[in-house]
Amino acid sequence: MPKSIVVDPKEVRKPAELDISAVPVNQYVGDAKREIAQYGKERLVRAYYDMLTIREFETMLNDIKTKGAYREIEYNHKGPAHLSIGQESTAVGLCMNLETDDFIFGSHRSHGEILAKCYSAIPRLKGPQLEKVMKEYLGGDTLRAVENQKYDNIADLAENFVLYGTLAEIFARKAGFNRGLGGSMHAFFAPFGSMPNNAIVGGSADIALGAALFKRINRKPGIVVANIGDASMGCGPVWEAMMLSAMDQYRKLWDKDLGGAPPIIFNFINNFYGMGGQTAGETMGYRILARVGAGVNPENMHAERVDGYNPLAVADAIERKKKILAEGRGPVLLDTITYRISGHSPSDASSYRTKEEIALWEEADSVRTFGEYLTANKVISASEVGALQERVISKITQALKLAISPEISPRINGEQIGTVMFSNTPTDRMEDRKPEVLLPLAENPRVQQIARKARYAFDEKGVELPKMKVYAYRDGLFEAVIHRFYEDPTMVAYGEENRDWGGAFAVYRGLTEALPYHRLFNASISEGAIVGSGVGYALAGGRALVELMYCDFMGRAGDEIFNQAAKWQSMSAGVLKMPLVVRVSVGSKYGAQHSQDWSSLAAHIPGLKVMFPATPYDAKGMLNLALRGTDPVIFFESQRLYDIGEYFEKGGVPEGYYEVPEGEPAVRREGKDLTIFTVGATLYRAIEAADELATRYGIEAEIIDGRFINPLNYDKIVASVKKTGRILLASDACERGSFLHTVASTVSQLAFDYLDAPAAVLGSRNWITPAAEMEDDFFPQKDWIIDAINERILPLSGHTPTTVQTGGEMSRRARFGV
Ligand SMILES: Cc1ncc(C[n+]2csc(CCOP(=O)(O)OP(=O)(O)O)c2C)c(N)n1
Ligand SMILES: [Mg+2]
Repeated sequence: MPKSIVVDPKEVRKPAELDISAVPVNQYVGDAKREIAQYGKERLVRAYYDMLTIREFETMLNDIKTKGAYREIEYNHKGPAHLSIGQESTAVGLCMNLETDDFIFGSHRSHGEILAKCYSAIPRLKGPQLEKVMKEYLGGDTLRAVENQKYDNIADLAENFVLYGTLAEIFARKAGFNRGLGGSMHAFFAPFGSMPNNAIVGGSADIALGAALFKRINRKPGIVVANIGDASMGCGPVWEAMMLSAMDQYRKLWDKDLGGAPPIIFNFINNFYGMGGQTAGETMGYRILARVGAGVNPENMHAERVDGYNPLAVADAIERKKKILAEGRGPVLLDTITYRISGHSPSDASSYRTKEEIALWEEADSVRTFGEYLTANKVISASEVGALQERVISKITQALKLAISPEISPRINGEQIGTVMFSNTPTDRMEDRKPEVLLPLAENPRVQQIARKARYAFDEKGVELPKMKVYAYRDGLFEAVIHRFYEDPTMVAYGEENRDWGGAFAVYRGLTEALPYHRLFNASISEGAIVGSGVGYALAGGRALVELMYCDFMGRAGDEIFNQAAKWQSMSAGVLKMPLVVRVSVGSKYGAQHSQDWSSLAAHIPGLKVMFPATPYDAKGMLNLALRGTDPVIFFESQRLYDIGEYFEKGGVPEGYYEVPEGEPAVRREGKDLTIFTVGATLYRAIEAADELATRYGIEAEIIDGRFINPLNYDKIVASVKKTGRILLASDACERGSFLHTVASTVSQLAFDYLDAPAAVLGSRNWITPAAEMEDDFFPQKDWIIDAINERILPLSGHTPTTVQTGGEMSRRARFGV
């Protein structure tokens, strides 16, 4: 049933003025008496201790990077270190009022936030809980490295564990929090709520939103903070994340009992600089970053500028904003001002700012001034300050010694990286509870309609049935999707026009009736944030199916597909799983920006599973496989195929659940003279070509459908080539850089002795995709296949080519780049 939010011309055409309410700037007023009463002396001292720890940790790294030694302990750290000296109060203030199940995601400059969040979690957890976390994490490897050192109690041991786990990660050691596969810019420790930190500027905005959606949709406690820099306000995905986080539907259309908008704070850690570009006055026009909130929703995103040089101002803001989020009135934007006294990285000569400016901030140094505030108000004595400093230095020295010891902290063998690229843990449901649905599956009108269709394209006499009566490729996709919705309570699907519209190309028709809003919803037109939030949703523990309508729109979600979905499982050393399926539809008839096949781009990126079914049987069986997996899948479909019936499986598409075995290509037709390998919709043109080869030239072609791009088992292809001695590969992807070249070269190396001719690759022309009327000049056609075989593989007696597929033409095209 369509939603009924009437857009009334009388209303929307009325003259009026927009009323934008004031945005608070640095409104916090300190009051020691109140603050001591509120937090108690112990928590205030802890906050100071945490700040000292971050300062010393970063100082140690700075010394290591710039002098090759810290307190005479020598070490050469090859990797990066983006330090946050100056920003300690921001990190600690942020975490003072966060609970363990509140998540923070961050940026390349997050050592301080990792330490602050983990240190704030330690006193919140009981001894046995801490012990359990440490014993279980990475099979106890991190704990083993520190447990033989002296400690006072479990909390003390946990601090050593956090310092070591973070530092060992920075130094790429096996017992680091992510076995050294994340490193300085990506380190995190999820059990204490420190979630992935991102080396892509602004990258955490949409991922954090996905985690907040996970919390809201699955009724989990806690909020999510996206810590991103001031310069990231220039990043498209950050804006997209803010738009997606502020959609009206959370409060207008979603079930009230869910609690409203996703609980997210976009916390801009505003140090007034990117690397060398100054956001205040040079690279931005907002003047005061908090202003941006006013552009997003009527509540200004509850935006505020907060004095990040005072940890208590930050803690106060977080506490107030948590209440707003708990009431479902998010999102929130914080402009938390601070200053990076250290350079962007240790090699930074600070040529973009004056010494005087740095001195001004050093004068106001937050660590020192907070210490002075505590001593002035008798929360701590000068001698206690000295003792705390000594304790911090001794712990960091110990962590350093342990982290650089080759015996205690070896590196993993590089080969082991291959074992964490994918999780490969098929899982029916990510959580065990009843999925929320609106009607029994059997009562679904689309299910009932499909039940009346023939599941094989031909009748008993071999006559093709009318399209309307045949179970189509899109029905296969629908069956897989609805099945998983009724199995996995965490499963959500979203994207543009996913709900009442029926999804792109009507694949989701019938889902709107079946699912509440929070499981199937329309997203803002924010491809980056659609995929990025899917990444966050998946790594937080749910299963997400997101959709990009046209393959060409992958460009808009490039970072989220290529850097985020693809890399987090391995960068976390398998700590995270990524049950995320991204559906992309390869277009046709819509010209250059809607009709390109980019499967080869996805094939190139390590960490992605890439699938491209060409039949209804595979559409269902492969999407079933993808949706039970825990790995990121880029699932290509073709708009040429949505209507097509099942031509190959004589038994038709099974009604029950089944999966296509991962990585196995399908032999669609057997033959002895030549192998034709296809990916996607080209299969059907290859069939036409094979028919003609048989009838006109007496050649039996074996056709293999390369439905899996990654992973891919070459056995069947090699066996086929050993039999036929010849192979032509064809797909709709542009020829240059096509994945087919990888297959051709691999087969050539695996079966060289059996080949009678070089493997021939036929792709689309290296042009823009032209108008529908000219498409046959662009995509490989039956005649191209036959002509290419004739020219490059096996001369066909009596054949007159109608297209030019010669080697000379290949060279000419390459020379002109077309
Ligand atoms: C997408 C992207 N573009 C550029 C960079 C290179 N880079 C690293 S940090 C940085 C500046 C980021 O500034 P800001 O977001 O304010 O964070 P800060 O470094 O100040 O903490 C740049 C340009 C990057 N890592 N990612
Ligand atoms: Mg900055």
